[in-house]
Amino acid sequence: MSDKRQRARVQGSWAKQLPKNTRPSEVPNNQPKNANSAPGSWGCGPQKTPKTFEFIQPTKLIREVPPEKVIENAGDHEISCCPSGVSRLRLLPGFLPQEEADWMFSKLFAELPWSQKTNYRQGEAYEEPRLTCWYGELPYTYARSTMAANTQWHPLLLTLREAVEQASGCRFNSLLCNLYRDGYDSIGWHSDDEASLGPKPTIASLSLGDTRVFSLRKQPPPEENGDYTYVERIRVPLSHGTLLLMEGATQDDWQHQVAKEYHDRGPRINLTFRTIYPEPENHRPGTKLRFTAKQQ
Ligand SMILES: O=C(O)CCC(=O)C(=O)O
Repeated sequence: MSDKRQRARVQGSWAKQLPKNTRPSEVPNNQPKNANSAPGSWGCGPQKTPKTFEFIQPTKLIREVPPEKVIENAGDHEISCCPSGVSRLRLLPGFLPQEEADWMFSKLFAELPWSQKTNYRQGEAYEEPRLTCWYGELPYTYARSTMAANTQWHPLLLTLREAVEQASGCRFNSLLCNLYRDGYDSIGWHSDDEASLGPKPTIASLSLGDTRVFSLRKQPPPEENGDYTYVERIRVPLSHGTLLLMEGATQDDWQHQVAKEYHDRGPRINLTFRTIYPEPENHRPGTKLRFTAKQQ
């Protein structure tokens, strides 16, 4: 065999010829296998490796991320019970029969005055990744931007409000409509906890169109400094015609979102019926309820 063919080929060039009788994985007998190479090559000499190993009990508890729960079944679901109170979801899939829901979706999609709202975060403007419209005798401010009062309720929305009020046993004077044009439209983590919604609001959320996942995550305790890594999480797939009620302390103790989905999703309309009260005096509109005491 020629001298050339005995050499190893390394990344397209011929490697330097190895000393005779030394395979690449071998080290000379007088050095420990895992010691660094001879002084000079890496700037430090051979190191001593401990011969015995001692098990040291970790002082920190190993924390596990709780598995995400899924709520799909109709009925009342108590999701937490904290000092602030019980948080409860009521899920009514098929609240609207399929054919009615199909017809309502087409009508609302075509006839509501949808527009894209500009919000502000740390002084920076951004366009909401969805379209919205607002109904109510009072304006609604969130994310430092206000939706003007609008008393021109679409007749179909008045019919739906009545049906939702009957099912929930609550009265609603306002409605925030969301249109997710496709899977890229979304709403980020938030709670519906502006002072104008009052304490422990019931929010009734009616979904039409393609199914999207409504996610909830528990507020972390203060010692976690806003870290949501280990909090409880819940997924609620909201399908065409489903009514979801968020009740009790849900807005105090949980956040919710509809995340982007990076696969084909058709349009979806979400109607969130609420009761709005006049903004408390001496407060900037849109202030979160938990900050109102501090501002007074
Ligand atoms: O689209 C949804 O299901 C949620 C909408 C929502 O969170 C909101 O309007 O505050």
